[in-house]
Amino acid sequence: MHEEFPTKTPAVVTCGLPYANGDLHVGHLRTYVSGDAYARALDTLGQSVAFVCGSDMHGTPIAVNAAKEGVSPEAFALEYHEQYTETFPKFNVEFDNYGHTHDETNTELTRAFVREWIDDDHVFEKEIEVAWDAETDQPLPDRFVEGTCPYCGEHARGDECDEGCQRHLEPGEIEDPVSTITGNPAEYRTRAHKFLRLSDFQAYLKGFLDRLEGTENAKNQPREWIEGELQDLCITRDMEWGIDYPGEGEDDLVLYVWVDAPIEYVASTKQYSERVGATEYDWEAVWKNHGDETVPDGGEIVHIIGHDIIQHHTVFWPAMLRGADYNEPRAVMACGFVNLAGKAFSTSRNRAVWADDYVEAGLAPDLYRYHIITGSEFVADVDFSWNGLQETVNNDLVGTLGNFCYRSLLFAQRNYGGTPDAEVSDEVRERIETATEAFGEAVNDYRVRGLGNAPVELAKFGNEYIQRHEPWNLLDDEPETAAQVIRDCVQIAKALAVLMGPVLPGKAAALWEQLGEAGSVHDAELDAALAAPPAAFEEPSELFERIEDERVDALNEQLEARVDAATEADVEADAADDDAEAGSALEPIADERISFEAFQELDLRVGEILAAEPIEGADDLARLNVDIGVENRQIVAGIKQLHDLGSLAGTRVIVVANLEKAELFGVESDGMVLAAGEGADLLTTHEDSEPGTKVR
Ligand code: B3M
Ligand code: ZN
Repeated sequence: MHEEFPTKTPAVVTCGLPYANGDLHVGHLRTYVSGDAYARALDTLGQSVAFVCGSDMHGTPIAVNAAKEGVSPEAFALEYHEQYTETFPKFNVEFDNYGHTHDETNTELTRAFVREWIDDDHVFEKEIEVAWDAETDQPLPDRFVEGTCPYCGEHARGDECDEGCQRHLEPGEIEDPVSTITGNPAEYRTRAHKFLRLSDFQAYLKGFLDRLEGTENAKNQPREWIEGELQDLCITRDMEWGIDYPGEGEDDLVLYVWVDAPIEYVASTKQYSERVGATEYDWEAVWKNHGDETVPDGGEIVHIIGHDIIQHHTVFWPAMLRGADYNEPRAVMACGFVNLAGKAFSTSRNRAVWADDYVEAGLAPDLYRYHIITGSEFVADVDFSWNGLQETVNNDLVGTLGNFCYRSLLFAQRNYGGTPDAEVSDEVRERIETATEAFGEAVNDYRVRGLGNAPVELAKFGNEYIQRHEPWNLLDDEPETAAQVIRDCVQIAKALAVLMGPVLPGKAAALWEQLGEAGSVHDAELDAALAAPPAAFEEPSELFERIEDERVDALNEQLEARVDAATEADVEADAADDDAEAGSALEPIADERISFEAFQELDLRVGEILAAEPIEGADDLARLNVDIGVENRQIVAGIKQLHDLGSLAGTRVIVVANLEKAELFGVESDGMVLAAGEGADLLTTHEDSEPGTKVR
C-alpha cells in the first residue's frame, strides 16, 4: 500500500520521549541509536527526513520525585532535559530537533489538538471513581497508586501493567489499590473527568492497523486490543503539574501525560521546520492530513519505541491524530529491552550500565551502536555485557571491517599514492550493488540490524577477494592485474564508508577522510558507493582498536560490584517482605482439630501430569491430564496464569483422588491437585514415588 523508500514526500523519524526523571543507561540508548541509524539510512537512500524527539516533562513520577527533592517539577525536569541534550551526541545520536513537552510549541499544539477533539465532539465528561489517599486527602493518579492488573493479575502501576501484560490501565481499573505516598490501601472518590471517545475511531483503527508497517510486534499485538469495544481514554488528571485542560472552568484538571507526550513528535518537527524554513522541510506536509477519507496521505511518519508502549502508539496515538485531522504513522518499530544477566535494569537499585559508564570507559560511541544494533534482532530482548561488546568489536569491527580497510588503503597508498588508475571489475561492481540493495531492503523492511550487517558482509567479501588475488605477489610480474585488484579494494572501502554511515557514523567519517574525499560522508547517497574515489590520499591509520581482556576485566569488576550490591538490596527487601507477610498475611491455623479417621477419609495419591492446556475463555483455569497409576484423570486447576503449562508434563503432583466430581467452565474436573499459596506452588514428591502411590 505504501510506496517504497525513498518516496517524494518528506519523512519524520521519532524516538519515544525519555521521561526527564533520571540518568540514561545503555538500555535507553538502544532505542535512540536505532532511531538515529534508521533516520540516517533513510537519508542515505535519498529520502528527505527529519529526526526529532524531546524530553517528556510531565507525569506523576516527575511530580513525585521533584517533591521528594523539594524542587519544582519544572526545575527538576529541566535539569534532566539539559543532561540528555549533552548525552545523546556522545553516542552520535544527532536529532534535527530535540524539544521538550513543557515548551511553548508543544503546550500550544497540545491545547489545539484537544480543542479540535472537543469541537468535533470526540470528548465527553464522565464521573468516575478515582483512587484517593484518605490520610493526605489527595487523589492518586497513575503511579501514585499500585495494585493488581485486572487483566492478568500481575502487580501493576496505576496506569500501566508494567510487570505483566503491558496494557494501559484506566483510572479506577487497578484492583487492590495501595497509595504509594502513604502505603495505605486507597479509597475511591467520585470525580468528573474528560474522556476521548476512542470508540469513535474503532473502524478507522482496524483499517489503520492493516496499513501499518514496521516490526511484527507493533503490527500484530494491537489487533487483540481493538477487537472488543474500545474503552474510552481518560485524558485528564487531578494534578497541578502538566498542561492545563483547555476547556472553560476546568482549572483543576491537567491533561494526562500521554496526551501531550506524543504531540511533542509534531511540535518538535514544527520547531525544526521553523528553524530551517518550510522550503527546506515543511512539517505540515508531513503531519497534516491532505489525503482522502479512507487512506490519508501526507509524509512518512516512523515511530521507534520500546515494546512496552505499543498500545499508546498503535491505538491511542492514531486516534488522537485522526481526531484532530492529522496524518497517521506509516510505521511503528518496537524495540526489545536490554537486560543485565537476564534481569531488567533497575535504576533505583543502581543495577545498570549508565551512559556515563560507557563514556568514561573511553570507548568510541560507534562500538556500542554497532554492538547493540547487530547483537540481536531489533524486537528481541538482549543482555548487555562488556564481554559481548568485546567479542563483537574484536571480531567484526577490528578483524573484518577495520582489517580490510587498513590493509587495502595502506597497500594502495604505498604502491600507488592512492587509487590506482584502473576500472572496477564486474565482480566487485556487482558485489557492491548487492550490498547497497541489501541496505535498501533493510530500510524498507524496518530491519535496523541489516544496516549494521551490510558493511561487515561486504568487508568479509573484501578480505576474501584480496586473499584470493594476493596482489602483493602480482606487483612485479602482473602490474596491471595488481592495479586492478587494488582499484577494486579501494572502491569497496569507499562503498563501506557509505554503508557504515548510519550505524557507525563516526568511523564512516574517518574512513571517508582517509580516502581523501571532500565534504561529509553523511551527505553522500547510496550511488556514491560506486563513484570513483580520489586519485591521491594520505597513509591511512587503523579505524578500530582491539578491546583487550584487562580492559574488560576492569569494567566487569566495576559492574559486578554494583550488581552484587543491588542483589543484596533485593534479598534484604524480599526478606523484609517475607517478614511482613509472616507477621500479618499468614492465615491463622484452623481452631478445630479433626480426627485421624477424618484425615484418612482423604484418598491422596501421587500423580504425574501428562499434559496441561489452557481452558479457552477462563482466566486462570487449565485442564490437566494426570496419571494416578490406576487410571488417568482429567483435573481442572486454577494455575493457568501461574505456570508455564507447556513445561508441566512429567511433573509429579499430589492428587485428592476421591473428591466429588465438579464442573468448572463447562469442563469436568475429576479430582484436585494440591498447591500452596497465591502462586499455586504445586506439591510434588521428594524422591521418585510412582503414580498411584498412596500419600499418608
Ligand atoms: N515518556 C517513556 C516510556 O514510557 C515515555 C514515552 C513517551 S513517547 C510519546 O517509555
Ligand atoms: Zn496485566
